[in-house]
Amino acid sequence: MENTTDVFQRVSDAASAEMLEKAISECQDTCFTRADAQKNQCGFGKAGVCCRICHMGPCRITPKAPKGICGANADTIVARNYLREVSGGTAAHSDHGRHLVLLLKKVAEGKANGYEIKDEKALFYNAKLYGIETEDRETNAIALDLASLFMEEFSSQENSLKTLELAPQKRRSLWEQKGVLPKGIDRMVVESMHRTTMGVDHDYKNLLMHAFRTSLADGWGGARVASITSDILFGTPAPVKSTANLGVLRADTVNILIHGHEPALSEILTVAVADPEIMAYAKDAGAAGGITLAGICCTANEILMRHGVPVAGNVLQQELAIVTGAVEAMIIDVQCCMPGLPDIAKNYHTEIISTTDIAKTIGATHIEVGHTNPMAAARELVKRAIDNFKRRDAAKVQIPKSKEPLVAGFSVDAIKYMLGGKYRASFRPLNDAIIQGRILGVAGIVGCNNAKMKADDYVNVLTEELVKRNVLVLQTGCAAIASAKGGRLKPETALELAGAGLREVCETVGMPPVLHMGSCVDNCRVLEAATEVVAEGGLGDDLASIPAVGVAPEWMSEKAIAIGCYFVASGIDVILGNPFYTSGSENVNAYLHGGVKEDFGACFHLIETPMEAADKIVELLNAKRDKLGINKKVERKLLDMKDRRTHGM
Ligand code: SF4
Ligand code: MSK
Repeated sequence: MENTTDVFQRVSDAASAEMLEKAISECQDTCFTRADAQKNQCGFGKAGVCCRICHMGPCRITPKAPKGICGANADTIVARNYLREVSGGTAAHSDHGRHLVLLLKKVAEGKANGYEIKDEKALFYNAKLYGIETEDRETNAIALDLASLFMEEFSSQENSLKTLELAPQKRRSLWEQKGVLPKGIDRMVVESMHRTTMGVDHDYKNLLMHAFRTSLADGWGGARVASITSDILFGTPAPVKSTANLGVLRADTVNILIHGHEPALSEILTVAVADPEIMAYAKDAGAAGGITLAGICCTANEILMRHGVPVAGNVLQQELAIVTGAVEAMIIDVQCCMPGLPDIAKNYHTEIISTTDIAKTIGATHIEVGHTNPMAAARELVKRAIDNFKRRDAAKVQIPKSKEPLVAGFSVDAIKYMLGGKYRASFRPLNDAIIQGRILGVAGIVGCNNAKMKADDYVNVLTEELVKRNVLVLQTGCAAIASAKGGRLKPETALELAGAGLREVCETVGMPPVLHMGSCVDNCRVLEAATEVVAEGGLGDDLASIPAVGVAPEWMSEKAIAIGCYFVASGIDVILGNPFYTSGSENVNAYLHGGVKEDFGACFHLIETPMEAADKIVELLNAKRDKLGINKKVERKLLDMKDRRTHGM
């Protein structure tokens, strides 16, 4: 990108455009300029036919060399690469879950200063769900048992995951019949590495089945464990107001950004920045407004949902936030934190601080936080940022004005409560609205941004179009932040966009048509909501029967592939806005985008434009509705109180 007229081809919102222009005028490298430098990306890599699994290679498949040195063909190589990607994604979500379980154990043992069990109700509810005795027992004893049970989910060698028991019976039977019930999460990931090393599993279908098996260990296992444990430790999210985009940064405050995925540190930071002594320290340093704590990526989503902490941006805005010249510290934990951050930070005064041994970056300051005295560590981090405020160069500061109000925090509990109130909390009104045709179905729009696409554009166009067509939209991850920045998480705006049926339902129950459900690991909440819909009745007895789809419009991470796989294995079709690296094998490609439907009742659909995706989603939802026999035209009428009682609303 050489000139500023191009910026709106790369980003959608005014704040990002302004910062990208500033970065260009200040000759700063960002992911956008580096994407330009990488524009002729390797065709073998994109087709998935490059193999460097052993050192006879690297081998690449061409018409003249259709096999690698060992004899592996394109099917084997592509499927092996795909399985390794799914395993990478599963490992990331699950390790995040493991860290939280270890923290829960320490809390229960009284060894984690500064942390506590914030949501006892969630602890008791989940303990009961997994058959742990709760009557007349100490909270910590129950927490310890649940932590042990969750740890067993990682290490189980012979038994399949207990978390799978939460899925509808019919789906579990199908998984059993197909032989994809995962054993322990760690075992699944290790087995993936074993199967894909030189000379082991060469049957593309067998490899792909293990990809689906491993992904189930993510969505119903590691990710689920992460969400449940976060709710117990930090509170189950409930609707909360906040704001999003780079305009949340302030010239008169010390600005601290927290970026990554795991909420343990960010939770403590929300407490540390509110400490009057720390606030006074900031004011003494010349920051009249005190401190602004804001988030990037999924750590942002975690503290947004639980504390209303503002969101500075999604994944492609991490460098643009630094370009404001107004960020004293960016504190990073794990996942999606670009290694290029220290390079751009050194041109401003921002200090990049890494906080965990498993995620270090050259050029960042490393301060290990751990669980021993996290409050002391958090205070040190905040004070460090305050001290850095003095180094801010006023001449380099330019904070965009754009920020949008939003409502987030729609956990399954919160949705149930909205739908039925405290005493009748239930998914019944949603099921009825779907059956009556006022809501066509549900779409989960999830996943990242990708520097190869115009950031947020696909997400925003699709969200608007689906809502218009009476599709209830659930969102997580960077896609949810895209909607927030686009003003679509503001209930009034979203309601104005909504079709008549969806709008009527949302107004009746007081629910917005676009629901922010959390971070990447919280995609399991989407499955949990779908399971509630099945359990409520009237829409079939399996996840595959309900009118629901998943969409990853601008995905880029291995984690998104794992998420897509567990949605498909759960019977929910997934639309991809950009392709897998599987085109080099006709067999693998055909199976993922079609054949897998025979096994799990769903498959992937590659659709690269949002309007075509909207058409396809409506087609898929209607096909499910036809099958359920609920696609009759209903006469639209406004409901009075008597009707609502009849319909359980
Ligand atoms: Fe080549 Fe086979 Fe080695 Fe892969 S495993 S690098 S295809 S020889
Ligand atoms: S942060 S995995 S870019 S959603 Fe969860 Fe965003 Fe994707 Fe990272």
